[in-house]
Amino acid sequence: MELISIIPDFQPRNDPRLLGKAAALKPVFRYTAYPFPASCQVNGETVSLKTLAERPLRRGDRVLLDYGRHLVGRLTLNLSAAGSHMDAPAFIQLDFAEMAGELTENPDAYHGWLSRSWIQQERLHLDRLPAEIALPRRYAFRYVRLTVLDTSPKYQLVLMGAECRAESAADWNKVPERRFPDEELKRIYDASLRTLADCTQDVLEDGPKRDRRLWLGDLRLEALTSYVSFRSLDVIKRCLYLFAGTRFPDGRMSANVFTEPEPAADDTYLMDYALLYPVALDEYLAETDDAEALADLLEPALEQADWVLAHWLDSNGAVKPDARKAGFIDWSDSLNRTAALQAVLILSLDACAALCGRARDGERKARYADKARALREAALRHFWSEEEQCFLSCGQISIHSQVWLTLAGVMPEGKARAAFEKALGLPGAPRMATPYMHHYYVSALLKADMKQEAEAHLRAYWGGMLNAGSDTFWECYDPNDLRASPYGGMIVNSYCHAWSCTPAYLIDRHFIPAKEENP
Ligand code: RAM
Repeated sequence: MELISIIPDFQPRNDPRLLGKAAALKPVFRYTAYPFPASCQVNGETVSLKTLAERPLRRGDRVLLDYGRHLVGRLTLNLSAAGSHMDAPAFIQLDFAEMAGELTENPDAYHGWLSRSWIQQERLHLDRLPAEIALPRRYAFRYVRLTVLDTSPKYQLVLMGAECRAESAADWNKVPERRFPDEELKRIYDASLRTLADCTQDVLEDGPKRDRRLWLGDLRLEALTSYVSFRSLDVIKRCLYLFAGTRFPDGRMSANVFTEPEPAADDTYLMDYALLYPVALDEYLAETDDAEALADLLEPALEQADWVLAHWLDSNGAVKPDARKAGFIDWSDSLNRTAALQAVLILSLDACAALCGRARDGERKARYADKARALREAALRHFWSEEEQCFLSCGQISIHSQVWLTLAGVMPEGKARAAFEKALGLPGAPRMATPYMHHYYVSALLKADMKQEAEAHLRAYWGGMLNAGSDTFWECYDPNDLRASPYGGMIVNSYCHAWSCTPAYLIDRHFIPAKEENP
């Protein structure tokens, strides 16, 4: 499934008042210096950093620096020359990698549908040494590989230092002390917060390597996790204002917003992402009781559900079958999304009713609640199969439909377990591809009173990424294929990805004792 939308002459509709408020909410950054990596290798041989300064590097030499943890920040190299006078520029290449496996990929062999420019690689000519070289971009990495493309027969290069200045807007001082029943759960919790911290930048980014951008579906999950940890309330509010402040000309919210050079809605619409806006706003208000945000953002939120009701519902109250590709739900070519979208619409209508309740608008609250009720009934009529004992989306059985319709409260009492098992066991049925979908799967297990299964899945799935050598959570993870990528190559995958950060939220809310008793 390629997600490329290009609408000719697309002009977002901007609201300067809302964008002005978003600009005023820019976060304060926190910087941490990592002067030296934890370990380093020259041509595969481990060397101490001290020895590195005495080790002249020639054409073809490779230095691998391992910072021991995922970092988001800027790198400054300290380089010098040894030997005879420098009679030609030094020519070096730097490859940054979140996972060691990325370094075994050949960037030139990537022919997928995302831009190759996401591959974190620099080539530099150095005319003068010694020099302090500040690399031009912000990078997301644990590993840096320096390859000497050339010096000259007269001189060699010496690497004296490689300091990373890490940056994040997350405040670790706000994270409450918690006690964990065991080390595994703590490891998963900690990695989940590292993932969120590294995504908490000028906005809540989807991934600091790629797309470094504000996506609506990711935002909702980041915000949930932030409420139980960093409580980056201003950044979350800023993101909510950005989505409302720059939109499609007809009022729809874009699936993502560019923030540079100026905020601008992307011309990509994903129905489920837009429908999650009222949900995310309601969750923000439950945390903050922010009257200003309610007043400013209520109407933009309601418009998201209204638009779908007006355009995508058939006369029987079911989302039209041709909506099968109109949303995201998960990376999958074969997935029929219609039933899942009906569920997201129901949840969105619930949130709209709650928002109207907050605004003391009883009439509209009742209208949205009635609509949600009608859509639940329609969902059961349309998508539930007595014969199969699970939901079908235009004839297709998928775990995605079961999960979302469970979350929307449509799954008949006592039927969830068998429906999940059926969808997961069916050969050829679409499989869950992303931690985004796995988050909703765990949430659905919890909703269906399958708490043990939920915890076991969380431990196995997110723990699997840690066992694969990561200290942050990934954009897509298939335990059976660690190199899986929806983009045609793991070299552009993101290994610190927002929508993967939710274990801390799930653990906090469900798998460790309530805050009052903990610590
Ligand atoms: C990808 C991003 C983002 C996601 C969208 C749908 O490009 O990784 O996280 O929300 O797709």
